[in-house]
Amino acid sequence: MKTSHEHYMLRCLELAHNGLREAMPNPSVGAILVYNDRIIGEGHTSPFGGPHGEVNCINSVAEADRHLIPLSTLYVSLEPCSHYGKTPPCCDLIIHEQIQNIIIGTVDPNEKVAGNGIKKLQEAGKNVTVGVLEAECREFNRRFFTFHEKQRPYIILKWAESADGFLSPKHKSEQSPVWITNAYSRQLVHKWRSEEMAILAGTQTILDDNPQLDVRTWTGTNPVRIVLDRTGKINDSYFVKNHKIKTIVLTEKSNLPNLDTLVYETVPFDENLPRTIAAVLYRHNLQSVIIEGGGKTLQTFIDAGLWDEARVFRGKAVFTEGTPVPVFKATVQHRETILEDELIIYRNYGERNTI
Ligand code: AOF
Ligand code: ZN
Repeated sequence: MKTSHEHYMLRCLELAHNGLREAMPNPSVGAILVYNDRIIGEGHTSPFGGPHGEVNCINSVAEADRHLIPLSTLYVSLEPCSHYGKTPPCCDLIIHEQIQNIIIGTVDPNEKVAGNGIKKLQEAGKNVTVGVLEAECREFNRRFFTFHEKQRPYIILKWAESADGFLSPKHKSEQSPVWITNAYSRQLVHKWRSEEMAILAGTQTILDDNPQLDVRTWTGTNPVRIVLDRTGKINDSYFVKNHKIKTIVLTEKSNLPNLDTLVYETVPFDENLPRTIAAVLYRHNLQSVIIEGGGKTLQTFIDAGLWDEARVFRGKAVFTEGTPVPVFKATVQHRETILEDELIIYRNYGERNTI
């Protein structure tokens, strides 16, 4: 049985869900005001740069209920901010509205806040409770927490494997992907792409498949494309260089022209490559990345222990020979079937190093 605090915090997370992608790289935060077991206000973080969850919650209260605001309890899934960013501090608004009781899901890892919001509220004489559904609140904004705590993006690996354990067949006639999974699984992958800030593919995958790495069979924002091209093999005829979506190319070549839509980053392709890539993404403020192959790129991140989730489809196709699947150890978090495809989501709870 959930306590009533937990019950209300779950409602905050439900609200936050509606703003997750648009808020990025801000965390999406849900807030509700409860008076006498009645929710009088609800809100979540607006699209990036807009008002925070607490502001939207307080603004949503009906005129007839506004006098109840100081008597209500504010539930909020992340510590209210104490700094001037794109918006003024939520703490100041809470103090101004004379709200006395504040229940917080978890501390904000952003060093500009990091406990200062809680302190400010306590110093103003508020009753502050911290840590209701803390694990759930951290899990919900896991991209944001990973970015601030580990100074790297949240890393999701994704691949599809044949029933006999290959990523692609040995012989391939066309420069396009050989589909292993069904249309529903592929649509789900586009939904996933719309949920992340960046998508990455290695050189061989671009040369073999000429992928577009966009959101075509779902609606939403295209992630920034990240492409590995050590020696400059990917010419302008490939989709990833069509300037339709911002693309960052990591290469060892230097002095290449940079445009808004096509940015070159010169980096060493040595044994630290996964960490170098993570550092470039961090510098570009990209809080998450979905890595869609190929085998070598996936294995490099696995071997570096630098990944958080692996989403693996196993389809019906049989290849007999081909590129072997990545080798890894992890905890199964979720299993489902999508018609004849099997989807398994793994989590890596044992990252060896931090940057
Ligand atoms: C809150 N409520 O709904 C969110 C918070 O530049 P700004 O003003 O938008 O501030 C961004 C930072 O504020 C962000 O990095 C995180 O620390 C916090 N996010 N805080 O009180 C919210 N989204
Ligand atoms: Zn705020």
